[in-house]
Amino acid sequence: MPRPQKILAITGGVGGAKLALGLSKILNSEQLMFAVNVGDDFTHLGLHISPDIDSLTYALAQENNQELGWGRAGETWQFINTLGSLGGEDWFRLGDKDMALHTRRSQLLGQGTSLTDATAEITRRMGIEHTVAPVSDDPIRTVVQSDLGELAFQHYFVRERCAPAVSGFRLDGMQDARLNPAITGWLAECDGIIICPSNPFVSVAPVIEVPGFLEAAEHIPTIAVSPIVAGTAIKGPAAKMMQELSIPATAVAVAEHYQHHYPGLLDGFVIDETDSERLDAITMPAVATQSVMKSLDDRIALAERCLAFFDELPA
Ligand code: FO1
Repeated sequence: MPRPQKILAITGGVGGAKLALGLSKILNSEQLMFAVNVGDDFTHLGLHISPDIDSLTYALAQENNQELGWGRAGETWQFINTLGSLGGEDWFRLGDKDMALHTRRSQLLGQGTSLTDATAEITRRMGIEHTVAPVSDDPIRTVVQSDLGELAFQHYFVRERCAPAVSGFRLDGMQDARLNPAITGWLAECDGIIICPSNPFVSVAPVIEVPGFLEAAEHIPTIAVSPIVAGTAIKGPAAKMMQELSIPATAVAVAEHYQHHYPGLLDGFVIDETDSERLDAITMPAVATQSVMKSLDDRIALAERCLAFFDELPA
């Protein structure tokens, strides 16, 4: 297959955002657009928080907090610490700079602006040229079914620190969610989809299961990068979730998960070089490369390898 000219990259949280930054350094805004998970979104302290849009925004602006792995660089915590001292909820750590973004987004939404347009306004002001498109402007909310009962995603992830054992997920609002028209339009023109190394259950599923997405993607060459490396997730609870769901926590099992649940979606799969002895176990075209991204050069190298991989896929 020829190297694509126009790519849709699907991203969830922090791992996906790393590859997204690499892609953004190679492809311009006419060649690359991002479709982002909104299943992690919630209303907190009266504000609309969109953690995956935020992670991608901060990554693309190179303003991400590298010590924490989430949030904004150079952050201070006066607001949340003061809130805690007054007896307010402080388990979800909203930094002072980060608060400004959530306040601005919430204000725009309150004025009737869509999440898509509010995101475009914020990303433009942060100097980001690429379109960061929420997969839908309609609410999709991931609910984690666990041994503590059903938990809203951020309650599971941050408040409970991913400790509850997971038995399944529900994507509330999915049936009625409309695919972002900007994504529909892009899919009509693009010739490659890259699923960044994000959690298949809680980051990628809430994007690709939006009604109409899979049909629109059917004839577009699609590759995914494994978020599981050597049996663990570089970031987040993907490996723990797989174990709890009785799925082996391996890159091969991630490939099989996509093949089983979304037959025909993937044309190729990228795994880490440390898992290269498992390449033969993947029943679709697959390559092994360095997928652990520590530096900006690592992000760009993986992005280049993903683009080159399309050339190697059978027509
Ligand atoms: N993650 C944490 O582990 N602890 C936090 O207190 C936290 C606060 C937070 C605030 C704003 C934001 O946009 C993201 C934040 N995250 C925090 C990260 C986020 O909730 C998760 O990484 C994603 O939802 C998973 O993709």
